[in-house]
Amino acid sequence: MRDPIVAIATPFGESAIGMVRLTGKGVLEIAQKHFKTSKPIKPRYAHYGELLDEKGEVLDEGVLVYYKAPHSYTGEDMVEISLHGNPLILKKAVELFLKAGCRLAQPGEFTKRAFLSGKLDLTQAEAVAELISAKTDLARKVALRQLQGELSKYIRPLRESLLELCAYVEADIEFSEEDIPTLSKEQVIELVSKVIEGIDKLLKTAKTGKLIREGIKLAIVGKPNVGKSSLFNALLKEDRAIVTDIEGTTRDFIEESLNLRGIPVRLIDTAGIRQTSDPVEKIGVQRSLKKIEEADVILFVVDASSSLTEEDLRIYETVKNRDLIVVLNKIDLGEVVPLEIFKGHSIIKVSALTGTGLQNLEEEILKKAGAIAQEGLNIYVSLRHEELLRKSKEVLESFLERYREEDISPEIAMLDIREASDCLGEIVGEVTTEDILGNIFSRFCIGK
Ligand SMILES: Nc1nc2c(ncn2[C@@H]2O[C@H](COP(=O)(O)OP(=O)(O)O)[C@@H](O)[C@H]2O)c(=O)[nH]1
Ligand SMILES: [Mg+2]
Repeated sequence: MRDPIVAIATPFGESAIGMVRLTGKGVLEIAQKHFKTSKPIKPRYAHYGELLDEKGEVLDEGVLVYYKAPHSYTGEDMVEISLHGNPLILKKAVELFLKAGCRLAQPGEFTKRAFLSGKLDLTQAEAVAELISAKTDLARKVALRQLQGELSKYIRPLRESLLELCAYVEADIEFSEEDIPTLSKEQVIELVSKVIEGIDKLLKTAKTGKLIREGIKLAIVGKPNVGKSSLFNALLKEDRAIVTDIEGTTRDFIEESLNLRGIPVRLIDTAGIRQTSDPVEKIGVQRSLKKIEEADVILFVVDASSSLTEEDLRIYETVKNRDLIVVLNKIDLGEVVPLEIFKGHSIIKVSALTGTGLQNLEEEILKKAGAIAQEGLNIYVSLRHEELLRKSKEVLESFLERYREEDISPEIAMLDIREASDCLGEIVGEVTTEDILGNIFSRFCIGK
């Protein structure tokens, strides 16, 4: 068991309940120095008691639960004390336990210990943080599936195939004189190709995985009065931005979050881009231009019921090389706008007023952002997984290329296959270093 640590596990602020957590060697004794119960403490029982300070004065009442190793989240002895959710009380409790022999936990240290004790593998540990920060129901589901080991279940067999191959090659090296079964060249090629295929399947989920985890930024752009704010409100399904027929109504950008079929979207309504003498609107236009630069996808809005103006074209010039959807708004008023100039871009006809075409627009946004549901797979890899999968695939591909053409010595083959298998092992945490772990767990909150 590792050294005892303590942290507040609930958010800072007033709340009904706040929890202090301890894990490691001797935490029950440490907890009992300041938390007095009338009955002896049994594992997994809720014990009512009092929190006492150094002088024996009562600070608060609460409930203590003791989890005896290895049956705890961290796999170590663990104590959770629920107190009243006042930061003063919780901070004082932590101070007392620090003096009584604990050290303050680092971010993610509880989960790191769970990983080190073999309670969770690395993809599962990562999923804990993702589950806590999930912004949409889809993101929550994806995190939960990963927490339940779905990703590892997929990666492990790929790695095992490679390890098996290693074993054969190794036998080849050690017993090359003897008559033991080895794999034919075709068999090796087939096995490695299968692994590459499996890796490819996962890699295809990376883009959507990024969208689910990080979301997309979507900027609505166009000249004044084409209906940007109306579209903003229609997509939000809320009257958030002010809509009038007066040009320059939106003088600054407005940003809101939106859940687009499970993908978190930051939707940005910009001030109509135009030359203006109004100093406030001028700043708004500049700030909007900056937002447009940061956006992943741009909705370029024009009025379908009138012809294009110089202003439309000028704005189009600045955004036409971006990931762009041309939105013909006010389609309820007719369609006179010429389309040739927008060739090569997807064009969606909508009416922000009546709601016509909004479904199509939502679908196009997701398509443009690269959100494609992967058939038969409901796991989505993260950037860290993607990088390792890519590296593993590259090593295997370059190995195959050489292996097909020439006689590679088994020693060299071993090195390649081992490297590829190590990459997969690093994803699930079977191959790891203190640096890798530090990198992952430092992103957690304290107390988790
Ligand atoms: N008929 C019709 N009018 C619209 C539509 N969208 C916006 N408008 C009107 O166009 C005017 C300007 O809209 P607004 O959203 O403020 O445009 P913005 O300046 O681009 O933000 C308002 O009077 C809206 O009611 C639409 O789809 N159809
Ligand atoms: Mg507006």
